[in-house]
This record gives sequence, C-alpha cells and structure tokens, in this order.
Amino acid sequence: MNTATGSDDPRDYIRDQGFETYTETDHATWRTLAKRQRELLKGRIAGQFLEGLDRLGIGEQGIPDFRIMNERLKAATGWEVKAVPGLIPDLAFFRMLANRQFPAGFWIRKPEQLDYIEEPDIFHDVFGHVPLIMQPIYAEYLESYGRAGLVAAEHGALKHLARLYWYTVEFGLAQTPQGMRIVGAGIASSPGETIFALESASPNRVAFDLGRVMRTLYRIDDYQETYFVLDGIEAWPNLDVDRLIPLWQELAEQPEIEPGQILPEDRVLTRGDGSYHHAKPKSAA
Ligand code: HBI
Ligand code: FE
Repeated sequence: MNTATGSDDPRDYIRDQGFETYTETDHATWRTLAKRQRELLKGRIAGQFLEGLDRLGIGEQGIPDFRIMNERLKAATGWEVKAVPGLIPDLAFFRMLANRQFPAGFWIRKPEQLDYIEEPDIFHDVFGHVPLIMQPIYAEYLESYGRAGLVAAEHGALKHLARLYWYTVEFGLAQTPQGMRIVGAGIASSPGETIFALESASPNRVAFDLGRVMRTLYRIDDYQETYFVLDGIEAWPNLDVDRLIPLWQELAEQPEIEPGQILPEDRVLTRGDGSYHHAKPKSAA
C-alpha cells in the first residue's frame, strides 16, 4: 500500500460525503459493480458478508448514503464510516480504526475503469469492507488492529502490521464447513480475483500463521501468489500487544519471505503451480 504522508490527526482528512453531488452515472457505476459482485460472490464468500450487505441495505440501489448506512452499522457494532479523500497516513488510519471509525474514499471510479483502479474508491472501501464490520468479532479484530498499529509505530513494526492487514482484511480466505470462502475486501470487490483466489491452480493457499504472515512480502498491483486461510470465519488472530511485542522482536532476526515462497513448516492447503505469475515481471513490497 502506498501511503500518504502528512498530519496524523484524522480530523484533517474527514469530509462530508457530499451525497447530493453524485451523478446518475456514478450511481449506475455502483449498481453495475454491486450486481456483478453479488452474483459472483454467492457460494464463494463467507455467509456473514452477504448478510451484512443486506442488513446495511447497500446492495444494488446505488451509492449508499453514509448517514443512513451508519445508523445501522452503529447499532450493530458501534462502528461508523467516515468519508476521506483517499489513502491517509498510517497513524491517522490506525487512530480511526482504534476509535471504530472506518475511513472510506467518497469518490467512485469512472465507467471506463470498472475493473482496475490504483487507489481504493467508495466501491472497494464500502462494498468490500463494511459488510463484515456488522459482525461483532470482526469489528473487534479491526479495532484491535488499529490499537496494535499505534504500538507498532513505536516499535519499528509498521511493515509487519501492513502485511497482516494485507493478508487478512484485504486478501484473507477462511475455511468453513461449506468449504473455503473469501473474507478479504480486496478479493470481494474484484471480479477477477474472486475467481482467481478460490479456483485458480496458480496461487498457494496456506494455513494462517501470525508470525509467518508478518514476514511475507506481498504484491500490490496484481493477484496474490499466496493466500492465507483462517481456520474458520471467526478465527481472526489475537492482537494483544503483550503478545505482539515479543513476536516482533523474534521477527526482526528472521528473513522476509517472498510472495510465492513455501516454507517446510507451512501447512499447505493447496500448492500453487505458479502458472499465472511465471510470465510476469516481479513486483513485491
Ligand atoms: N488509508 N484510506 C485509507 N485506507 C487504507 O486502507 C489505508 C490507509 N492508510 C494506511 C493503510 N491503509 C495501510 O498502509 C495500513 O494498514 C498499514
Ligand atoms: Fe481496502
């Protein structure tokens, strides 16, 4: 993730959503994306995600009005979505999460960019992220991530936290009694990756391990070479800081892991054949 620099105070970034200023084209873009994703996600995403969409009322009606959506979200878990112009600095981001505020871009992609954008827009941020925040256990995880981030900043562990977010909140999978399911927002808001993450023979799918994930480099501009799989839809890692601080100390002595690399101690659920990335230039962060 390419992060902005500047003030650490969330108030410097929070805006009015400007709901009245969306055009009919903007709403149509949301509807096209939401309709297509909802179809693709059936049977591929955790059931709680679809339930969250319904309870929030943010299906196919058009761009959601945050004032209405937030009443429902607040009632369920005490979280609120706040409009921001784009990526905000890490510390401002962590402060918001620690206060149960989720920053969401208020702009929407243009009709000619339906499948690829570089910075997260309202469709990724709201459709992708907010449905699971209706679930108390996930709501707790995301808040604890924000608190851990503030501590990580003082321990030189920001890169470890960024990787954790990437491989859980953005690109996580989970084992369920019905089979493997998507839980990450980066997958849930992308039609191509919805199929790739679950069905392609190319990527590795490896059982989630907190220290392992924190050592693993990731691809920012393409499908992932490895997905990490939680052992159940509610098996989000415990981020107590008295557990994290010694872990970060251990990790400081250990080498980073390449995005496609498998370690002898990994519990591999699917060993990918790497076919998709073989022909591509390297890009890892
Ligand atoms: N800002 N708006 C926004 N959205 C993000 O997902 C985000 C951010 N700033 C920093 C950030 N993510 C990540 O780099 C942290 O998780 C480390
Ligand atoms: Fe995101």
